[in-house]
Amino acid sequence: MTTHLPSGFQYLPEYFDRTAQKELLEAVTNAARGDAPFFQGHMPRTGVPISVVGSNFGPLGWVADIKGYRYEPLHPKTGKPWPPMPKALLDIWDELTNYPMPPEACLINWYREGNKMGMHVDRDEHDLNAPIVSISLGDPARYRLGGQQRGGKTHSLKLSSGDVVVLAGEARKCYHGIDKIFYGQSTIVPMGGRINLTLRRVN
Ligand code: MD6
Ligand code: FE
Repeated sequence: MTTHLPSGFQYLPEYFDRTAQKELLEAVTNAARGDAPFFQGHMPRTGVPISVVGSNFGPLGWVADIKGYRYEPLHPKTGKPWPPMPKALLDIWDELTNYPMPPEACLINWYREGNKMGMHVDRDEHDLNAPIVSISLGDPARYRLGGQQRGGKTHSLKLSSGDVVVLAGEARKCYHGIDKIFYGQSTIVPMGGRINLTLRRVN
């Protein structure tokens, strides 16, 4: 039996060449060294720490703490606005989506050795029809994409540095996660590991 990938799912291998990857990573490291250091979130209610640390670009940033998941204009630790969205990210949004407005948030997730991300649907955004564009940088990752119901059949895909995934249409509401990082296979991230950038509309 074969199953098809959900409609609205796009996989664009090696969308960014090595030079473009390095430019994006420079923006990430500058943000992290400046007003937007990586911080550890916590699961709502339980307060269990989230192993993958994060930061953001753009007018709004995704934060997770005991009170819940939400978007905030200021970094929870520094109290500063998130750094502006790099132009290359505004450009890729325009190239890959038909959405009439620019992304409001770019979540920067940094996966270190042994980190994974459980199956989830991104639903903290107002408009679940707006696409999400996801960029992988650094160590490869095993990505899992399921259906709109938890526990159904899934597809598995290896994402490498420079690869881009778009979740739009039906796929926007599908479960997905990261099973594993192939730690140390890439040297492009200065601090090691994998960086994932996700561009989102919030409101
Ligand atoms: C990751 N990606 O690649 C996890 N979310 O590290 C996501 O959770 C994701 O790839 C929304 C849309 C696209 C994604
Ligand atoms: Fe997600």
